[in-house]
Amino acid sequence: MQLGIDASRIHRRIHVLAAIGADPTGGITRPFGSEADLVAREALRQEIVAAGLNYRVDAAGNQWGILPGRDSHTKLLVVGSHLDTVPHGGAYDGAAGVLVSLEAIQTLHETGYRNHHPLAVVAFTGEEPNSFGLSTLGSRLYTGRLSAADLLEHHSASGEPLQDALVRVGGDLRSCDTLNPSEVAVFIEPHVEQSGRLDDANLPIGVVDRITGIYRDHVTLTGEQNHAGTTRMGDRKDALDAFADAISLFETLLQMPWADWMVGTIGQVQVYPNAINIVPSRVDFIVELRSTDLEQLHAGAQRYHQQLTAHMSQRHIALSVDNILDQAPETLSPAVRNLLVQQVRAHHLTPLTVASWAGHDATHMTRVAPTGMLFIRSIHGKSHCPDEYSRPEDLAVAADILHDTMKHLDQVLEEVAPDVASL
Ligand code: HGY
Ligand code: MN
Ligand code: MN
Repeated sequence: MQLGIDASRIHRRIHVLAAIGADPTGGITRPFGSEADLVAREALRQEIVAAGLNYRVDAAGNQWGILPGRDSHTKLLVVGSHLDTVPHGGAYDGAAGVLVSLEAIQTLHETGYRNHHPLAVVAFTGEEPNSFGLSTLGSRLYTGRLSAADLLEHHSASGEPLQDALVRVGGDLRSCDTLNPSEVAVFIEPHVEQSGRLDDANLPIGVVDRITGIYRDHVTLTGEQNHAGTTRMGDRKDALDAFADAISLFETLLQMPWADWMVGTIGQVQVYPNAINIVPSRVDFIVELRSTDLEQLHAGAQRYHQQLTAHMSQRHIALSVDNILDQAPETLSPAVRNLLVQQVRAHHLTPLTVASWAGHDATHMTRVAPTGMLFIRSIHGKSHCPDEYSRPEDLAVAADILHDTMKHLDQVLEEVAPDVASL
């Protein structure tokens, strides 16, 4: 019988999942609703059952593994993250958090701990941006930040109904009224840090105090399609040329001193008709801004919108801007944060507290329960790429800290997280 956290079991499970959706670039492509998503979900279901937990999928397609408590009326202690990945992503973003969570609960179970509260591991549906344009889909449905009724007619870019994809993974928009976030007493998301602060400080674990806001606009520049040879340069309305200006305006905006606590990315662009001998008539791109300061985030978005409007009218290029995400920064529960800091110290580690510049399901769980996050060192800070890597020993330390934190919470919940009482 394995006493204590089993690092090799976490390692094995990481590699089982890493093989699912592995693509020729050496990365992993496992978006919500894909074949790889289904295979990964089944692999997790098997591990949850093998760990001796009760398995279920909720109406949002979120997967749960639950170790029943001695008093069935008490609220759930929940830990977890997500299994889906970005295109050509790494093996640790999301998956490490789910597997560290599973390991913590399984070890409590295997070592005979008799838990008072039900202990749950969750893998949320569709945390990453996906073909439906709805990131953190499962946690937003679960916490009510997305209304299922509004999504019954929602389709992917290629026309697939969201409902079909959800049903495929075991969910159903029509029964989202059965989702019950008030069942959660505390939520903790372990996650790889995805930046290099812990690695630079030579620390395996960090504690998160706040999560960045994320603002995304879908921008369309429309010019005029014409012959690449016979159209004189002065007569062109070239949308791709205009896009080049949009990029330099964006770069200049982010170099302004007032934008020091903001990052911005234009990572997705489509050119139409994208032919070598046609003047491009249309460019669609996503502008993403992040800041832990909501005012700055909105000021940045507004300023860019104004600059684009002025510039594109000079070029006689039509501009349309649709906001697709306006997610405020969130501060995590001080009570849970302090508990995690104590537990990190109890493991003879320095508790570095940092903000997360990545978005997480925890952002939405703050709405329904005292929420915390535990960061696991990302080697060289790399993420959203095949080089993403965290050491097995760091994952094991995170699982051990989570194990002890859950045990502590289970025994002293009402005092330790006083904001629980205010739920
Ligand atoms: O984009 C993010 O920050 C997260 O990885 N979904
Ligand atoms: Mn990610
Ligand atoms: Mn993630």
